[in-house]
Amino acid sequence: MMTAFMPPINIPRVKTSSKSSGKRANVLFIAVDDLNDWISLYNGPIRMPNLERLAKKGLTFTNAYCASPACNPSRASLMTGFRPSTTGIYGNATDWRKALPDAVTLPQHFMNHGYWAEGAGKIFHHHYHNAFHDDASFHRFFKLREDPWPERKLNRITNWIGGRDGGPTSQPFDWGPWPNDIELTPDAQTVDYTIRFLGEKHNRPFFFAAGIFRPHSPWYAPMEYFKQYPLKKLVMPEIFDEDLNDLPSGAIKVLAEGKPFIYKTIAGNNQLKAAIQAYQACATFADDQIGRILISLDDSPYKNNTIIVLWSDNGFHLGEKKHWEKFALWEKSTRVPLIICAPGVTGPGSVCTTPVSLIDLYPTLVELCDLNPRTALEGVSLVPLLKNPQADWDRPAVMTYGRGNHAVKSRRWRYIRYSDGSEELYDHDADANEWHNLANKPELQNTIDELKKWLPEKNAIPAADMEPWHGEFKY
Ligand SMILES: [Ca+2]
Repeated sequence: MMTAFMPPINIPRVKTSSKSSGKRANVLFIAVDDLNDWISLYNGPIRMPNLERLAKKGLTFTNAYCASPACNPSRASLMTGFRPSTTGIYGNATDWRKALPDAVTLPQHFMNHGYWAEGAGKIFHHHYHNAFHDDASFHRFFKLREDPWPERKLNRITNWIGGRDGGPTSQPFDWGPWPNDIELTPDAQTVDYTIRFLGEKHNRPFFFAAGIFRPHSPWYAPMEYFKQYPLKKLVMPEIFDEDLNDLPSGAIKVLAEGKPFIYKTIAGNNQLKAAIQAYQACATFADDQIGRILISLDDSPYKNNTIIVLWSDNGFHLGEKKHWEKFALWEKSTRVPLIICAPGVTGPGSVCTTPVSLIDLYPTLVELCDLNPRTALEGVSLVPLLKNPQADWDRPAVMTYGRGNHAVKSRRWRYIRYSDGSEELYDHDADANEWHNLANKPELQNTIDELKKWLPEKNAIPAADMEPWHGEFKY
């Protein structure tokens, strides 16, 4: 592999807490981008054998949800421990660090306890070419490499349908078998760096974050992954034609702002099947790359003293509700894979069905590694569930998209309330696809009132966006 690798640099002095860092567990923190719940780990058609193997080692949360269904607000919330509705970090362009200059991020808190914090790939959102990477959060970081763009778009779609005045599509709106050489993919370079790190000797505990970029767009993966999903046998998602008929005004507005031209352009070009094939190929490619990391950890001296956390920043619609994106408050946009392997804490192959949020990861890791607690954080430690997946837990998962739009997911129900007061209610016992909005049923008003109690009280004014980037896209 040709990846440039920097030799160890002088380790900067860090503030060390009173607690000893001598025997603390390492953390291997693996992020995946836009990976939804349509995966073999949850009996879906997208094969992810390495995630399944990891699940056999630790605990899988089958009802984990992001704090917000978009890269930047989800990641900023997870990494700082605060809700979007508290910080005003709602969008992919919001300058999260400018909004929270004093925030102590999760890896920073580890650094403050004597840990070495390092990472690679996409951990914070990379709006405008890595612009949101946070130097303060890591001693050293290998930034996400750029895709090796093909000379021309592989999907041959050049104009949007139903939006942006039919103008040219963006560079990342593309899919296809590309490149043939796996080593050229950004993720292989991220993983090579991670493997090199795990192969080195470390004289203090580490927090290492590996950010896998696929299955985020562009949906490029080497041909061998496309071959695993032949179009003739492709499993398609269940789409209900009248699904949008019972949506309230708030949902229609969110959908209208959630890049509807993407679904219209894919469907309007009769390319839904090809795009879904590409998403599946990219997810299995990502799984293979994750597998390489897990093998290298198993081959390292850190095998038995490293906590592994694997998560995706948001879900993804593949045509459900006539939508192709995240950017919505339904199950498809918000349910994410989450696996935690904590040696001596999680039982092998254990499963927890309790709804939890990615915002809970910060306090969870603080407790697992015996760091000083951060009392102001808005998540709660999941350690009781790691020890006993059936433990009592009355807290639902709460998610936010845009100012004043929230969803509350309990074991049975999803309640959504939009800023204009309009509502949705879905009964997951009877309607896992969320096809039938029950919010207008008078007999369910008490259910709504109970769920409503969990809505965030604060709806912060949106924080400022980053200045637009004036670089050039190729097409
Ligand atoms: Ca994402």
